[in-house]
Amino acid sequence: MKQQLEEIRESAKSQLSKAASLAELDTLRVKYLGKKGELTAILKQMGKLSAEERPIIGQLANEIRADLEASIAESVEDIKQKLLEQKLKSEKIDVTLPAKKQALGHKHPLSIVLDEVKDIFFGMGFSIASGPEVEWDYYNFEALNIPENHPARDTQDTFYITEKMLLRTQTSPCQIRVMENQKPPIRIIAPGRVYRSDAVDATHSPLFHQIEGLVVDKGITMADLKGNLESFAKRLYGEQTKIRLRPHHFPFTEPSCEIDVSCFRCGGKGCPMCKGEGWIEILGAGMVHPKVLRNCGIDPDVYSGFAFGLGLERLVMFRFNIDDMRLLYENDVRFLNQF
Ligand code: 2NM
Repeated sequence: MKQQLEEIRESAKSQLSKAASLAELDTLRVKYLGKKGELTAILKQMGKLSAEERPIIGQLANEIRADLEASIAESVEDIKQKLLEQKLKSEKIDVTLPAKKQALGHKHPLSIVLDEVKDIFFGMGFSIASGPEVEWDYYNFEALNIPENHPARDTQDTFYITEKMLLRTQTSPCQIRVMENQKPPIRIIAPGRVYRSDAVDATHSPLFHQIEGLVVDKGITMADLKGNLESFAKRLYGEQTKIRLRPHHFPFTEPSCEIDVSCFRCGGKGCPMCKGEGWIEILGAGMVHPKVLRNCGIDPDVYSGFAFGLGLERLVMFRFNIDDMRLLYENDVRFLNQF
């Protein structure tokens, strides 16, 4: 029996030394030390032994049990250690690897020019007004002296949402809201998206951007309009820039004009940029119509104002010599990276 016990110890130890996982170790523990295990089976036969042999074999059996338990515990620690090492190795971070390049974007050409225009007007004491892109027909047309049957209201030009609601076709409704809520002096610009039902081509898009401006105070005249917009043109295109006012018509201003700047490419001699004209049209403007002031609760006998509007896309296309407006909306990085 003593020899049987030693054989169990030998074979258990040899198997333990080969075990590669915690599960294998557990199987071996059950096999040798479990209730139905090999060592237990031997102990069950102790009754057959003589009184002298019993304590000797019993002691040996206990010693082997303790020995195997210790071996198992040791192997468990070994395997746990190995697993930990494997895990650490597989999760190792090489802090010396070069970092992934983070591609840093930059401003869209529309934003470049918009920010420039904003800065110029901030410098002249203007602040920003904004408003909803989905507007009441009242703010977009009615309050601006564009009556019900005016051609500008045509469903062919305007995206109507309901009878009374539409996508704004200009940012002037922002200015109507400011005049309703604020007493003069008023000195604002309203940049933003506007919508018109135009087919897409090189110079048209159903969504584009406008910057409109408004100054209302006592004693504002056409001279203020001309002086302010001349300052703006000089700051945008350089001190040598001249402006020219041509009579025009808008329902919301009276008198109204269009403003040209001397060509910033040729200085006025005539070139392909200005189509030989020497002048480039950039603004519409005028003195705010007395009806518009009255619609907003401002007394036209006390106050007067001038207003203007410009198309941002047009400005950007001239600035960067872009001949197709669609390029501004396609977000092709090969195009955008050039600015
Ligand atoms: C333009 C041209 C002329 C304009 C008028 C107003 C308001 F609200 F005061 F009546 N806002 N913007 C205006 C005037 C806009 O765009 C070409």
